[in-house]
Formats: sequence, structure tokens, C-alpha cells
Amino acid sequence: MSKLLEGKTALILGLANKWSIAYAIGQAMAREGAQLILTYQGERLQKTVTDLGAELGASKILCCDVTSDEDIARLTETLKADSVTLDAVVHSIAFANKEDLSRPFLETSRDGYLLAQNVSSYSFVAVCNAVVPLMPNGGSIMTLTYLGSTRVCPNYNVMGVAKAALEASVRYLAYDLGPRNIRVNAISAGPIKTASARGIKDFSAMHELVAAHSPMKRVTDPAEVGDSAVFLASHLGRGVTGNILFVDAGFQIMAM
Ligand code: NAD
Ligand code: IMJ
Repeated sequence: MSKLLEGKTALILGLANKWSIAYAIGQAMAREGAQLILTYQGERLQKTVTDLGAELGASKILCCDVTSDEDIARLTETLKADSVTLDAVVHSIAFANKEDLSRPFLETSRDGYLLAQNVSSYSFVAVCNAVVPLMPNGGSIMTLTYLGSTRVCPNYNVMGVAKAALEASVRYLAYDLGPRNIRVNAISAGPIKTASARGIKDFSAMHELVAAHSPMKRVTDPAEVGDSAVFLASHLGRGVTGNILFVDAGFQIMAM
């Protein structure tokens, strides 16, 4: 059977380790024949991401802290200089202060609020703007979101507000980029035990609650998120833009 992403190049931002959702997406995209370009946040992650990138057969591994306009501009320039054309871009990045994910939301500081918005929401707008010149043939851009954007998930707090802004950004970006045949979507994944989830207060209890109450009576496998990302990046997803695609074993449809 032919591969779904043969001949396509995908840029993936947000791979930190083998538990990262970005890694599962990279595995699925590489399996389907995509050429991968990876970025990592900073020097601390260089070795791990270089090793995992080698496993995935990535052609380039670049440093990009998304809070830095210079880093984002350098990413575009580096890829332009190498005449890279992108067909798919995956933004799999979020950050908030740990204390803002355990104290009452009411007590969120201005700095904490702005940090979460900057890293987890604004960066998606900045990345989209930076990659558009590299997508002359159209393509597919996607980000990762979570149900806490529209429902109250205890402790998700300031991240929920950032994800609400991220999802609204998906819709406005889909409108702006539609005429260029660039689609913009989000995958809303169910809870997955990644580095960003471990150590979160009561995370295991929430994980178990989802397994007990979701229609499929189980949690989300990161490989399922990878396969949905392949769909969005492929010709099969050509009619889908501005959408939030739930990959969560059905949990979001439940009231009780
Ligand atoms: P992760 O910790 O593996 O990934 C988060 C990534 O964000 C890391 O690679 C980190 O380096 C990167 N990052 C943070 N600040 C950055 C910065 N300033 N510049 C560049 N990169 C930066 O955890 P994950 O669970 O794979 O998270 C990936 C995405 O999936 C996030 O947007 C998260 O909100 C979303 N998500 C996670 C879950 C879950 O349960 N794990 C569920 C739904 C959505
Ligand atoms: C995170 C916090 C509270 C509840 C949570 C989560 N639930 C889930 C997550 C129920 C599924 C994981 N998630 C969807 C995230 O987007 C996590 C973002 C995140 C995690 C950390 C932990 C370490 C840190 N800062 C963080 N910033 C963002 O210092």
C-alpha cells in the first residue's frame, strides 16, 4: 500500500523526549514516508532530540525557543537558505508555571497568565506566520489542545485559558490561510502520561477517571494522536480546516 505522506516534508516543534506527543506524531509521519525536520527548545534537550531525530531519520534538527522572535526568524531563514518547502507543521508546545497548575485559578498572577499565553498560544500565531513563506504549495498546520479549554478540569487553570485562545487562533488562522490552501487545525488529545503531565497534582486520578468514564473505557494512546496527525497532514484531510479534532476515546461527549 502506498504511504500517505510520501514526498512530503513535515516540521515538528515540541519534541522533548520519547514520551512527547510530538515523538508519537513523528513516528507516525515517518512511517508514512514524510521527511522530518525537528526543533527543540534549548541546549538542554539537544542530545536527546538529536538521538530521537536520528531514529526517525530526521533531515534537520534545529534549536527554536518559541518565546524568542529571533529564534523563530532564524528558523525561517535557515530553512529558506536550504530551499526547504514544507507541507506540514506540527506545534506541540505548552508551558505554564507549575504553581499556577495547583493553586486556585483566582490567584493567577499577571506574569503567570502572560507566560502561559505567550508560550502556549501566541507562539502558534508566530510560528504560522514564520512558516507560511515556506509553504508555497499549501499544506497543513496543526497544534495540540486539551478539553480544559472549554470545560473546567481541576488544576488546568491558566492553561485552560491559554488553550481557549489557542483554539480561537486556529479558527482565525484557518480563515487567513484558507486562500493559500493552508489548513489549520487542532487535535484535542485525551490525558497522556508525558513529561508535561507527570507530577501534575491528581493526574493519575484524572487518567483513571477518563479510563472509567469514556465511551471506549480506556485512555488515549499517543499512537492514535500520531495517526490523526497523519490524516490531517495528508491528502485525506484536504477538506478539513479550522477544526478541533478530539482524539480522546470519546470522553468529551460525556456529561456523566
Ligand atoms: P511534552 O513536555 O513532551 O511537550 C511539551 C513541549 O513544549 C516540550 O517539547 C517542550 O520543550 C516544549 N516547550 C515548552 N516551552 C517551550 C519554548 N519556550 N520553546 C520551545 N518549546 C517549548 O508534553 P506533551 O504532553 O507531549 O505536550 C505537547 C502538547 O500536547 C502541549 O501543547 C500539550 O498542552 C498538549 N496536550 C497534552 C496532553 C497530555 O495529556 N499530555 C493532552 C492534550 C494536549
Ligand atoms: C495539566 C495540569 C492540570 C491538569 C491536567 C494537565 N490534565 C492534563 C494535563 C488533566 C491532561 C496535561 N496537559 C493537557 C497539558 O497541556 C500540560 C501542560 C503543562 C504542564 C506543565 C507541567 C510542568 C510545568 N509546567 C507545565 N506547563 C504546562 O512546570
